Amino acid sequence: MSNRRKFVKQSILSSAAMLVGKNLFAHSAPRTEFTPVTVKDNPIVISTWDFGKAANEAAWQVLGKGGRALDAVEKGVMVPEADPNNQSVGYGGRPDRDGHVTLDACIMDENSKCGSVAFLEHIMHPISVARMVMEKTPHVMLVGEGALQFALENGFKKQNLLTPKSEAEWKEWLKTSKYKPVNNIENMLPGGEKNHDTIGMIAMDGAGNMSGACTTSGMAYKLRGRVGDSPIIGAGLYVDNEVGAATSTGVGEEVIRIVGSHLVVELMRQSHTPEDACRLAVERIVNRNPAAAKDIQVGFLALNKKGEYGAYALQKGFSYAVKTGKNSTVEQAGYHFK
Ligand code: SD4
Repeated sequence: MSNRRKFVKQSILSSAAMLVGKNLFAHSAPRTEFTPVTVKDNPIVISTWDFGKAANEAAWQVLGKGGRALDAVEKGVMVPEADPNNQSVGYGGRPDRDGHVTLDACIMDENSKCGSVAFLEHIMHPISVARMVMEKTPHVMLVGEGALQFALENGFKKQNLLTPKSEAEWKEWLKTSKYKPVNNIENMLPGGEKNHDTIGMIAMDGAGNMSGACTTSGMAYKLRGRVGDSPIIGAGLYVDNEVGAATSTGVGEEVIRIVGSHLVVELMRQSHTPEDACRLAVERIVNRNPAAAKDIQVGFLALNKKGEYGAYALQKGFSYAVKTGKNSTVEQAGYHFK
């Protein structure tokens, strides 16, 4: 083959390769050292706490069939939202101090589109309302009465979310009305149950696109109208399809102060591993106020574009669930206060 013909052939081949690369990873321009992974055969979903395992299985119903990460995270977190035995998310969630279950949720996709609801009452699946805010309105966030009105106008049903169990516990709590936002290290209520947990879920689908969802009933017996980090894009959840995604759980006020999930993603952009990025965000909280940090729990969970994941928390006891084509596991995060 003449040199010229060889050159033309090589140029055509490399242009074709570039085109293929461009199509597959249109949102993955290599701005960092991370090279987009070929996750075609290996999607991944991770979520906070042990109950994330069942949620991951639901997400896998979408991911395993080649579906989109956005659909997977919505389906996934709907599991704890509908579970009356999960008293920190959705239906059955512990109420505020006045006896109202008020919910916070947000969702974000690979194109940085996002939607959020906060201080929403009576709706079993706030995550789906958040998605509707994202897809049907020019806004990012709706709260309170307005969020409820929007949900009802769009076909969601008004329901009583306060279960007899959560109501009985609240009435018991009213006898002393002790409210300590900064509670003991395992975030336990006197009965040994956890005061608050949120589900934050991040997925990467077969096309290499990432999405995340976060939903909670927030802190038990909070002040009426209190909103935590979970529905706040950048605090409770952040997705950057070029770099990775992160989500948080724990005392939301501390997460908001450092815009935690966005911080974790930016640290991954600077080439930190997911676990290291989560650890540095946790240390940011500690360094701001070491005495206060000692008594609370905050945990971060992150996934990068290579499919690597990691987590870190202030205290022992933060677990997270991981599902790939090969495994479904629950792992323990590293923690600061040994
Ligand atoms: C909040 N971050 O409302 C949520 C609660 C939570 O584990 O995550 N608990 O502050």
